[in-house]
Amino acid sequence: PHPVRLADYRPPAWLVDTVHLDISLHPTATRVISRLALRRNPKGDATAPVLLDGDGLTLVRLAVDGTPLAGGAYEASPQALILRHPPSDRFTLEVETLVDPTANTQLMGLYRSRDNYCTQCEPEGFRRITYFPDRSDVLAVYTVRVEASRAEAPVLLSNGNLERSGPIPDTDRHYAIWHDPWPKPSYLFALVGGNLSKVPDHFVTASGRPVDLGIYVEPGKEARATYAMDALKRSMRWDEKVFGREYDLDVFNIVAVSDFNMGAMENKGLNIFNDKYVLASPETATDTDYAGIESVIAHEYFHNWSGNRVTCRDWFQLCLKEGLTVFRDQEFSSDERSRPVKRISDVRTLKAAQFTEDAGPLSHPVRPESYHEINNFYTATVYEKGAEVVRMLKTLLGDEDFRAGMDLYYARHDGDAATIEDFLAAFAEASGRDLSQFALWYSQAGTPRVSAQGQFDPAARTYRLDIRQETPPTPAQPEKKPVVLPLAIGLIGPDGQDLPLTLDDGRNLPRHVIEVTQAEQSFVFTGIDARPVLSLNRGFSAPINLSTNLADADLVFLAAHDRDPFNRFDALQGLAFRILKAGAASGTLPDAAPLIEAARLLLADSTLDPAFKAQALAIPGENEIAREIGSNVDPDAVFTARRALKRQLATALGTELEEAYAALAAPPPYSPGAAAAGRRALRNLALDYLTSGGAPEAIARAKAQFMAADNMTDRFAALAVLVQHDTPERAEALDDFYRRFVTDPLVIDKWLSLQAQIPEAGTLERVKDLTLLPVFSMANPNRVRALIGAFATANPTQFHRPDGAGHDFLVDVVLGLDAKNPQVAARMLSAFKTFRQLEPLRRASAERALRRVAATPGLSADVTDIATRSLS
Ligand code: HT7
Ligand code: ZN
Repeated sequence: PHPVRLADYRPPAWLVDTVHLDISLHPTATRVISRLALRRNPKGDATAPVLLDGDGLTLVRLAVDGTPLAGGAYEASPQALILRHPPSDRFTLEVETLVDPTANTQLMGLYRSRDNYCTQCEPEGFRRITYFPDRSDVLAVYTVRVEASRAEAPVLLSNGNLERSGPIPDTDRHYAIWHDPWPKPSYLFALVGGNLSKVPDHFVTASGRPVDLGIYVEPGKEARATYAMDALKRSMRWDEKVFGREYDLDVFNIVAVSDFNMGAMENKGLNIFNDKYVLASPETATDTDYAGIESVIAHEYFHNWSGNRVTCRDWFQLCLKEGLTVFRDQEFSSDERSRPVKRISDVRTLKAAQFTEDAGPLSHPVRPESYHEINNFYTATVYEKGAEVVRMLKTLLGDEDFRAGMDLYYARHDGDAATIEDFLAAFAEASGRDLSQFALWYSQAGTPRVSAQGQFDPAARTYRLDIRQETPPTPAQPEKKPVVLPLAIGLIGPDGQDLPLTLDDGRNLPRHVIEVTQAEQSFVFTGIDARPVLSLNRGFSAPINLSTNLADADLVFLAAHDRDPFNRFDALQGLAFRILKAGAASGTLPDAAPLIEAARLLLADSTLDPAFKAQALAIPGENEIAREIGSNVDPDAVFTARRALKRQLATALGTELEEAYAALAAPPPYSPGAAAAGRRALRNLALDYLTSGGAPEAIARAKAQFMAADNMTDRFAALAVLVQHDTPERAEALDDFYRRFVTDPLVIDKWLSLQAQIPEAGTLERVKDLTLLPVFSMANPNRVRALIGAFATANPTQFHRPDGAGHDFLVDVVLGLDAKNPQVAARMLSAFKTFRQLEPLRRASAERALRRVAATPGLSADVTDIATRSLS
């Protein structure tokens, strides 16, 4: 099949002004009657037929302007409905179709999750419900009548405001009519029917609009939705305050479902969530879960403007809504929690997910130019790098011009399906800047490699900084141009203070940011009396791979003195990477004394936030080390080097770590706030270090914490420590955890996930055994991600076993899953995206595994696409 290309975009030939849906829910035969007010697009092809998308639909009946259509007047297949000779340029088409929600295992379109009915339409799920021009630039006003058995689905929801509801006389059924006044693309349609409990609340917008809020959960889980509700109200207020955006309907509903392909979905006025991002209680959710809920609730809510009021012209523009909305949710969490800690954790995610994607065969631009399967482009590049590009815009333009650009974008495109060009034009106009070179960030794939060499000249009292940039070749893009790099910079004097920055050409540095635009560029700072230490790319102002000529001693200095917390963190990590890379290459760790001293100082600094310390003192993970090594990676050598360094640090800092563990114990009751979470993070990091040698007293302490914990963060942290050591306590704790939480699938996911990550030879068999338990199901994406996903992405020594058994297992899972849920199968297969960085034996095994997938007949487009690109 041919790819879809950005260059082939044509405006729709037909528009839909209004949609009336009448949906009669039934487990296996849901009847959908759709009435579309169709109108020829004056900007489209004047001769084009009416072409409606479908996917697996059964057509029952068709009428044009109220008159049934005879067989010869249309062409219908499960994939399309075509009217070659439309009656006029404006008419009403009524289509009746039947769908089977129970048989829908793809979880796209209308499906059932634990007997509830729900929908997922982005990107192309609406065509699995009814025939429609299922593209994001066809915006219509929807009115939806939904009916169902009262016993089966007492709650009936759709987008917009509720107009009417009631029983259907002489039947056991009832109905509800919802109307959404805001024109929207079909991907934002949603419908829910089921036996759900409403957690109600209320919000009044800045201009005084009262909004009824509801979070719908499984009966009995109401108390677990209070944190999500609080996060929702905080998000609504924040968007008013920071971006001037108010909510625009009388109702905002969220529904939590257990079977969901991704995190959540921003359907207009009716967000549907993976219950993992709604449900939390101190006993069942960790601090990380709470933070995840806060950010996903915010993310989906923020889409109401960045995505819904202004949507995307086509799926190539996906980053227009996703990159921008990730940026917005990151800013929200930064304001609600600690900005430096949030930035560090976002950059870690970016590097772990996006930098690795960009370094492998699945690398693509933030705005791709072609695709075979759009579901495979909901990637770290579109989301996380997309957010970094928006962040760079803000850094370049400054807060005021950035906000003016956002306001102009919304004012100009409210109600539109927009493009990246539209977005950039708003900022160019608001700031008066030329953003044409900046636009390369959207079209060029790959992570720029930047080298910065500093030279102090005591005679001239100058500091010269030579910068070179180069973006490596990526699939279909052998040659790259230089991009705009906003590099936040500091020169730190011997007293630890930032020096004033004056350039030799008289240019000043707004916001202490140098703008690099060329492949090679030099900056000379004047009036420098003593050798400064360079702190570059502060706050990770540009998403690049930076190398400098800083010595170990400079990194130690930065770790102690940099006023930029990100670079303090990065200096420590840099020291650790140097040791770990050398250790993995030679089998012997080099001297870790500089790192140990830097870590000791940081740990002792009482002015620092414990959450920051926890980030800075964590040893980089195995995948992070592999990424830094880049090629010929032996996961066993990486593991051994990392474990050795951890033990060295634990031994050297034993006293300080013991003190931290003792001092940071939090008094009950548990609070999910950032301050308490930070203390727990550092205390549990100390526990991990202190247990790393496997001493019996240390294991006993971890076991005691596990048993005594009054919250999931501490219990789970102790379990995570215990599973690293093959002791009786491990088995006891795992059994205890299972018994406590066997009826709570979201908690069982943690149990599955931890076991999948045990770096021992028996883990593959353990994972296989776990798939046979009744708590596991291949039909549930959360279970699959927790067990199989964790094994393939977070256990490098066992997934990449030299005998290839880990690879074979993943392929078997992918092939088994593909027929039922191709989206999740393709996600699992993308665990191979880093295979080219492995040493030859494991690389060959991974390649064989991918070839086995590619050679299998009858694969989905999703899996075919990932296998083909991975092998290219
Ligand atoms: N906009 C959504 C993206 C999405 C999705 C969500 C659930 C299931 C399948 C999906 N495919 C695409 C989620 C978001 O980024 O906000
Ligand atoms: Zn999103």
